[in-house]
Amino acid sequence: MRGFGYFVVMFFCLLVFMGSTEGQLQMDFYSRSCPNAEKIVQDYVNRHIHNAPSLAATILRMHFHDCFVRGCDGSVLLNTTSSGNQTEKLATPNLTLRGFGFIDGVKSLLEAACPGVVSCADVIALVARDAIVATGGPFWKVPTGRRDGTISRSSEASNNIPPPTSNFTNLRTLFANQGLDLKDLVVLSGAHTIGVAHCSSFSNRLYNFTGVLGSQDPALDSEYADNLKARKCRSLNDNTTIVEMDPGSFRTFDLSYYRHLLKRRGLFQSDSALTTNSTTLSLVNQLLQGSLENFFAEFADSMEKMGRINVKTGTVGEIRKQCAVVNS
Ligand code: HEM
Ligand SMILES: *[C@@H]1O[C@H](CO)[C@@H](O)[C@H](O)[C@H]1NC(C)=O
Ligand SMILES: *[C@@H]1O[C@H](CO)[C@@H](O)[C@H](O)[C@H]1NC(C)=O
Ligand SMILES: *[C@@H]1O[C@H](CO)[C@@H](O)[C@H](O)[C@H]1NC(C)=O
Ligand SMILES: *[C@@H]1O[C@H](CO)[C@@H](O)[C@H](O)[C@H]1NC(C)=O
Ligand SMILES: *[C@@H]1O[C@H](CO)[C@@H](O)[C@H](O)[C@H]1NC(C)=O
Ligand SMILES: *[C@@H]1O[C@H](CO)[C@@H](O)[C@H](O)[C@H]1NC(C)=O
Ligand SMILES: CC(=O)N[C@H]1CO[C@H](CO)[C@@H](O)[C@@H]1O
Repeated sequence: MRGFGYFVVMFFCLLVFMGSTEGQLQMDFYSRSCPNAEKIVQDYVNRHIHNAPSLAATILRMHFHDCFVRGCDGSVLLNTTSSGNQTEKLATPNLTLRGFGFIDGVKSLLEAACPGVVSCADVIALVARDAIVATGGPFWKVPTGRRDGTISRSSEASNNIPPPTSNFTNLRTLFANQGLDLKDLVVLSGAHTIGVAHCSSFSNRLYNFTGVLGSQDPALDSEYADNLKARKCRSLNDNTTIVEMDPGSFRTFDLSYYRHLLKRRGLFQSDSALTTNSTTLSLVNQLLQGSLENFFAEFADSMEKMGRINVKTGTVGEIRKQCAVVNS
């Protein structure tokens, strides 16, 4: 009788334990199912990222876009199919996403080692972290176990990914919708310390701010604006030229993005919006008063939080065989 009681207790403990791990990410989730998975990713990144270091920024941005639409579920990677659905890849904010081939390269090695085990969502999360580390940026923990979604809609990307024209209210709302607070907003925007933008992402600030041609955004330092107009973005319609978002150190993950913000040299309205609210402005000042190590630690915390947005775990979703298409 007593033995049976213990058995019942143990059984329920086991159920509770399974219930608590189901639905959660874990460190080294693939340790048994694909022990080399994280090493395969890291080796690929270390071998290839130096041929195209700019992909580190691109894939970090890809991870952000993935997480903000239906959670971090790899939906950003899905191709539009003949059924006519426009996927996230085709949405305006994704127009300039590159790096899909890099993700596919990693995924095919993983499929060769452990077919059908490692999700595309985890591949994005791991590659983003490893690529940033390999190019001198912060390390953050990437618990794994994300599963891939089967739905991707361009309209949802447009509704959830903040446009560069966002004001403070827009940003606060779109981040809050994902469970991210103002500190996450300020810290994660610091990713703009690396990478590039197309003129078309901000040329309205230079040429057509009020809707009257020739009008400029008064929140943008006029010397910087003149410089951009003379040397880089020579017309409102330039949609090919790219500009360093953190001029002078766009390859270096450092605090200079925040220094530019205070000089009114944030490139997008969404960057300069961070200085329009006293809470976010003081967060910017705190980051600037702290060390680079402090920024890296804050960035790591917010990235880990971002990487958990609405993840699919357990038996939800699937493990895609090819990242660009749902399994048939
Ligand atoms: C706060 C709202 C945000 C807005 C409005 C925004 C907007 C943009 C835009 C418009 C671009 C340039 C795209 C182009 O013209 O090619 C860009 C680039 C970039 N964004 Fe953001 N972003 C935001 C937040 C983030 C976050 C949270 C991250 C990552 C944690 C991120 C990482 C990047 C990176 C790394 C690039 C450079 C990409 C490259 O060089 O290929 N951004 N962002
Ligand atoms: C295509 O769109 C339909 C209707 O919105 C939706 O039910 C279906 O899941 C979509 N397919 C994909 C792959 O997103
Ligand atoms: C922010 O932008 C939205 C539209 O995108 C607008 O409705 C709102 O009035 C703006 N808020 C402020 C404070 O300017
Ligand atoms: C300038 O901005 C206004 C208002 O946003 C817009 O309607 C107009 O089409 C823009 N002009 C050009 C040439 O893009
Ligand atoms: C980019 O600009 C070129 C030249 O102005 C134009 O022909 C093309 O349609 C533009 N593309 C987009 C996507 O706006
Ligand atoms: C800044 O944003 C916070 C949070 O939304 C809000 O409580 C506060 O009133 C804002 N401050 C200003 C000066 O707009
Ligand atoms: C997805 O689309 C890209 C570009 O349109 C194409 O190169 C690739 O082959 C497609 N992938 C699959 C699996 O259909
Ligand atoms: C709607 C739209 O502009 N889609 C574009 C998305 O990006 C691809 C490739 O970069 C373009 O071919 C599409 O025209």
